[in-house]
Amino acid sequence: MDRELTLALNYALNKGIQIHPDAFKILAGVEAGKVEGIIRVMVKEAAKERRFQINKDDLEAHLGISDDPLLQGDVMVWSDPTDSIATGEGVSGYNSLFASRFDKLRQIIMMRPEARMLKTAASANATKSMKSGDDLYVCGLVTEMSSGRNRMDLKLEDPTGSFKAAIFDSELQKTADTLLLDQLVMAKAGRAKSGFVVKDLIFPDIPDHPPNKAESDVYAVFLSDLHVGSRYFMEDEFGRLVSWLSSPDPVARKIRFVLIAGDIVDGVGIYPNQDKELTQQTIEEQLAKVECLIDKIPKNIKVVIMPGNHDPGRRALPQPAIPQKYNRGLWERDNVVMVGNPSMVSLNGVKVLMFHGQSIDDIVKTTPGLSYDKPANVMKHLLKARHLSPIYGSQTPIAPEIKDHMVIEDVPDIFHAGHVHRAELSMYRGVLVINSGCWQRQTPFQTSVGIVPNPCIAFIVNLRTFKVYSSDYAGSDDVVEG
Ligand code: D5M
Ligand code: FE
Ligand code: ZN
Repeated sequence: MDRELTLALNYALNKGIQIHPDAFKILAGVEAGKVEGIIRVMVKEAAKERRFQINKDDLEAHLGISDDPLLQGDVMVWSDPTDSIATGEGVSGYNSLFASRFDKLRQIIMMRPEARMLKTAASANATKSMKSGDDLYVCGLVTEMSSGRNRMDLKLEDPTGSFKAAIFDSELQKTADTLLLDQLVMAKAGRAKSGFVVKDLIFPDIPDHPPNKAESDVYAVFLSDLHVGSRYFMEDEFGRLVSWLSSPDPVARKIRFVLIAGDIVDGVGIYPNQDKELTQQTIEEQLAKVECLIDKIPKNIKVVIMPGNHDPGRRALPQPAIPQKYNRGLWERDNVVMVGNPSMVSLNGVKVLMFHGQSIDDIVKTTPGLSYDKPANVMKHLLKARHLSPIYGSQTPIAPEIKDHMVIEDVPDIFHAGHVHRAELSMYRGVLVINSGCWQRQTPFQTSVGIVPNPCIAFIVNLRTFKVYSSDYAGSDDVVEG
């Protein structure tokens, strides 16, 4: 037997700890000179946890390897705007963006049975004689909404023109209140003396469906808004999460994915006087620190990194992946996948739609009944609209892309966003909706506008059962089943 291995074995035995033969086989393959250090740490861990044996699983967890083929983690990038960004110029760019939005959403709404009776705005306007009981259907992007004393007026646009109709029914008015400007909706309308009257509003929405599930008990951790580089980044708490990932905890052992939905760094020049609140003054330094943190994650865990409004690259949606020029290391790591915002990734067959969530700000401001406290409700609205950022010309910058990348074309199994720094979970028509909160304590700006974050909550999902565990690193260390 190799002298190094004999020494390690004896060292462990002297401390009262055995090494299982299967673990020993793995040690035999470890690079020369490294065995002693590994065994020292593992013996200490075992002693602390009152275990008398180091087995294969413990060692694999420590080394971040696993040869159980059922517990492999495969990431497939289903859609990512990074390489397909094609920005148009000025007005014609926006015209083609909205034409693409209309076409894609019309195709989605065409799956509805009512859509068989769909008319264009122009042909609806041209129908002169309609019997009182007759209905017609028109779909278009919402361009105007106004409320009077007991009526609302709605204007929809399609490529043929605009369609105006009034809403008198109070329940329908409540539905109309939730409409977002520039989203697509289908109106069922009848004709009254004074014009069209809306009888129903039909959203593109998603079908209720059983989600795709993984075949084995692999787990994914959902994170966002680390804000590395900010003096409010909760580094100790994040460090504890990272250490847990390589611990022998049975759940940690099966983690194969960590997803980060943007605002990975705090950035530079994002808000006035930001430099006074930074611990790293350049993007490169901030990302180098991210690289160090990511390197502590076992290599059998795939880490997906998507940008947010604080990260480098362009600001307008869709955002490309964080450019290589700021940090080559992350791009070169085998276990790191850099994607744009928004992206759809498949984790062992489970489709996760990742979006930083910038549009949540605009929607909260304009929609009655929605608030920063309940971001998952806003996310459900996005699913109903089948669009991640419908409102144009508000706070969220949207680029004049030739194709609208913000349409939710495929129905996800999990919808993951962040941005508002409030961790919340929900279910909507078979989709697990996750807002993953943040790892930054309340900033003076957030205090001034009344945003109260609930930081340091990690949502951990079993991709076979969709059972969610939440682990609160701000308070106790315990993993709580949710
Ligand atoms: O966003 C953190 C939180 O702060 C999120 O809830 C949005 C909110 N926020 C960000 N910028 C503004 C402005 N300008 N006004 C109001 N609220 C804002 P983060 O992207 O991490 O800065
Ligand atoms: Fe953030
Ligand atoms: Zn953000």
